[in-house]
Amino acid sequence: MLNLSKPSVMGVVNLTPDSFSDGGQLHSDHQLNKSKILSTVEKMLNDGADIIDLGGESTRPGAVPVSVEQELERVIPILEALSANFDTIFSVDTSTAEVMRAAATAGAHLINDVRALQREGALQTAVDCGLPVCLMHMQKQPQSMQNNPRYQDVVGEVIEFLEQRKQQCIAAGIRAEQILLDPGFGFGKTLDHNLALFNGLDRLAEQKHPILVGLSRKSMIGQLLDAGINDRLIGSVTMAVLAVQKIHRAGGSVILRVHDVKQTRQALTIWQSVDQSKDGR
Ligand code: 8Y4
Repeated sequence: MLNLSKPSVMGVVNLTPDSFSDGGQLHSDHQLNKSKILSTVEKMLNDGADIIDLGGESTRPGAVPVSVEQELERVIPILEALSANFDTIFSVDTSTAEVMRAAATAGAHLINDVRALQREGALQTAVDCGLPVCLMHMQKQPQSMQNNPRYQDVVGEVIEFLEQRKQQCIAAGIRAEQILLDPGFGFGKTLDHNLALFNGLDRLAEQKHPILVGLSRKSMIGQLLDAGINDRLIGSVTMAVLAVQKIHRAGGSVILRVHDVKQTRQALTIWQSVDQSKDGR
């Protein structure tokens, strides 16, 4: 399916009209533009994406909650069109059981759930679908997560949560090899929490599960650089490479969730050449 012996790139395709990462570029008159999405995905694949992540719910702080019907309407027709046209791995960013079930039928290969299958029916649905899952850590809910996040030991607590959710998934019938873990950068974390978590990526890698890392264009980069949403490319790519290096040195495998596939892939090509040269290969 996916060669995890080298870092993988997951390209983000936002199907939410209020998404501020693509500025709603995939939308016209509040309608999803199918041909624009198809060409965006085609470009991401040509640029070196291994996985395409489709999401119909905005999880940014203060975003309007989406109904199940709306999420289905945004994601499923697009996923059907994409899987008919491209032979790649599709991930669906959802916490909703109905969307997971429909997405599995429409050709999804991975469930990416920022709520780590904690919603009603989500865990059982993931088991029934038989798909791999990404379990992400989030403190509280998107609406409230950024108001005064607190931890005694952010790395320990995030690892503890992921370990516990992983055990619940295994108990429910998901195989260990089908589980990816994600510390959830920016989800109920201050800048200091995010930096501590970044430094704890090696400890997360000790769990022996592939690690999904989503740093692309996030506010921690904006805070570090005092840079707006359209000025975070270098910061995002820099953090991506540092994350890859850290996880790789700890013996883990990594998937980078990014908006800028081409630039991330270029940075990884450089990193890989340097890394391979050190063992005389
Ligand atoms: C600019 C652009 C600023 C995007 C912020 C954002 C993750 C994720 C998201 C993640 C996994 C986002 C769905 C937030 N982040 N899934 N999803 N891991 N597994 N914000 O880090 O990209 S959405």
